[in-house]
Amino acid sequence: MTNPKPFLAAAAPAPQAAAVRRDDSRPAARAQHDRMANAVRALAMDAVEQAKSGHPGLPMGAADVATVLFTRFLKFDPADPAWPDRDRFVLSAGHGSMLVYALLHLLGYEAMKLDEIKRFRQLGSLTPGHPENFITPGVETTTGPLGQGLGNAVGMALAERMLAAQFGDLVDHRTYVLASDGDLMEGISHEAIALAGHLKLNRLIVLFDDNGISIDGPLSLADSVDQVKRFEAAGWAATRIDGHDPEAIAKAIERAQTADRPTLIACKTTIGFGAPKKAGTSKAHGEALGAEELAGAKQALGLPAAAFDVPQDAVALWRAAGARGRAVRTEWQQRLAAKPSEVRTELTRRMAGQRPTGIARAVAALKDKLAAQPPTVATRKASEAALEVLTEVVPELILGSADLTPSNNTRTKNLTVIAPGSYGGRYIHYGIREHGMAAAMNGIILHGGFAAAGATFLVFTDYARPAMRLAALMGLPAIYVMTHDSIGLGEDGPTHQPVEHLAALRAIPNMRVFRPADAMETAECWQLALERTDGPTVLALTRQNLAPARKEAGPNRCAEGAYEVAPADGAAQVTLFASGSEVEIALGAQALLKQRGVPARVVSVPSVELFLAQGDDIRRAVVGAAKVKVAVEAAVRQGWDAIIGTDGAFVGMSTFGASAPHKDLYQHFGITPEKVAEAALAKLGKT
Ligand SMILES: Cc1ncc(C[n+]2csc(CCOP(=O)(O)OP(=O)(O)O)c2C)c(N)n1
Ligand SMILES: [Mg+2]
Repeated sequence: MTNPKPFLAAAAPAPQAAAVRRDDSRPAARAQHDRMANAVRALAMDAVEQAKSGHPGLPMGAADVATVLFTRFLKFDPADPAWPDRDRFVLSAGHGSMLVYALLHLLGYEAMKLDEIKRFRQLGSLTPGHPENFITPGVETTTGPLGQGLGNAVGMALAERMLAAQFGDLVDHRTYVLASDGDLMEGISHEAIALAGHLKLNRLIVLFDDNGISIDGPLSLADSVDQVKRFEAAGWAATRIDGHDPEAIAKAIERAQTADRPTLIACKTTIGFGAPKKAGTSKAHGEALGAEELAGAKQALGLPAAAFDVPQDAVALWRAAGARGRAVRTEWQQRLAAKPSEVRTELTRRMAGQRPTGIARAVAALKDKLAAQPPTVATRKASEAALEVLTEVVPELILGSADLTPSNNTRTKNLTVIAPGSYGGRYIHYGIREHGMAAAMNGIILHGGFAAAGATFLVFTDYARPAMRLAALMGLPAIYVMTHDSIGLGEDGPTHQPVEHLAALRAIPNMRVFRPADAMETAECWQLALERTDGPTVLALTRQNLAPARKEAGPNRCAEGAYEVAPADGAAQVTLFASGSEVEIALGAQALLKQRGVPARVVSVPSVELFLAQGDDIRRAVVGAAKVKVAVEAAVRQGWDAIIGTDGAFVGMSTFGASAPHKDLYQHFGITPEKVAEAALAKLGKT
């Protein structure tokens, strides 16, 4: 792999003590470096000052590291921020967002005008408080919750290797991360680096802004981990350098580029570098410097005093550095153009996140089979059957599990396993790392070229939730295969039985939760999950067997979130709403009510939020006019009132579960056809 031509020639290191002062006796390259790094510092200080909010400390401290990386190593072209073979740069410490915005502006990213820098943190600007990839061209992922960017980067680095295994020399780039103390203190960093180290993701290079300062003060208040040793223990190469010495930074990156494993470069830096009083203290972390301190910093760094006045020579140097990737990109495009058209079309389709044709046809064929012989199976098993078909028609679908493969039923026979140094497979053993898995899935999807589905027990979405929330925010179509979705899992007991999780996941904007009732619905929900390209989907699946609720195939009835699965015999007095395993119970209650002369209809609700998003007509038609509404779900009531109203009856859980065979639990907690019928009759005044 070739680096783009370095913009600045190597230069002798300057003594560190002189770094703040301008010293024209230093070699020209070092002086140029300082001019460029100080331009970044100037924009960061001024933008934060103007917004009266933000974080100047990180951009000022990490400016040297970023300048070396972006001017000598990073492969990118500001003219095409989405170029598939660009290096990825992840600012995991999202609070330092002004670092990225300053770089994008200085490098000549068209959209990042100086005006956007001046509107830092204002409504509608391209410069939100923390970087948001869906707002700002050139930003690779949304960061701010510490540790997430590092987790994403592991997925990006893995995706690069996986895509290279399929597309050869069209994929040949690296993933760089700038991570702070906070990123490395967060638990997710443990999962992320262990996975990267195990998989030998040697295209992953983490630059650690080792400034020894966090919000409360010096790191010594709360941390004494030796990060170099920690990363080494996880299978990384790791080194410590002076993060204000351009040559040391460059040498360390050069070494990292040839390593056989991922690399940590701990860059010793001074937070708020250049600020006379606040540098090196937590005061530089997260507030405007203030007029006096800002003026002092500008003087020390040899910068003009006026706000947003970046020296033109520095801007010119940055623009030249930004221009150096064009040739590499053009050369890549010629290579792409020379490939057979199938290769070109396939890579282009996959990088654009478009799904292949054939999903609907494959699901329709599966549904015909299910209609011919409706099986009594657990929906996790039905999911496996759907995957047998779908993995064939969606070649970009990567599956995996956080060490529950035999329970989640996610590894179909046709999937080979991804292993260290061998990335041609399609199944990832994530290890017992739910959070790391969900963050890596985000990175895999952000990188492009893949659809990603990962699995664990529904109850452990708690361990993955911060990354799932970011998938929803970013609009990433991650698919979470979450089995063992209620007390129906039985003997493992309340620690493993989700009760509040459906409600909690439904509460995340843009998250779609499906709880299919049988094999037919499971096939339909998989289709909807795979066809969705603007946000994540949870598939909540059972451990226990379910009788078929629906025996005819027809159109995808889950697509509107809810539908009448069993009409009333006569004018309905009752509508019973249920999801997943409780549809069977509602159907039992319908039969009991019929015996009592009460016509009831049953509505299956595979997705509450998808249903509530339908227009008035559909919602009114499905909810119907029956006087009494009862909902059944082996989970908490929260959320169901939107369908049944506060007058509706709810049969479900209001406590944690218990350890027992699942049939005993349904009896014990009163989630039975009898109790549902009783609840309806009570509302009708017929008890
Ligand atoms: C998960 C999470 N917890 C807490 C925060 C709030 N927060 C933002 S930065 C920060 C720590 C600052 O220390 P460091 O990461 O070393 O950054 P530096 O001050 O050196 O720029 C904290 C606690 C956060 N953004 N994410
Ligand atoms: Mg710090």
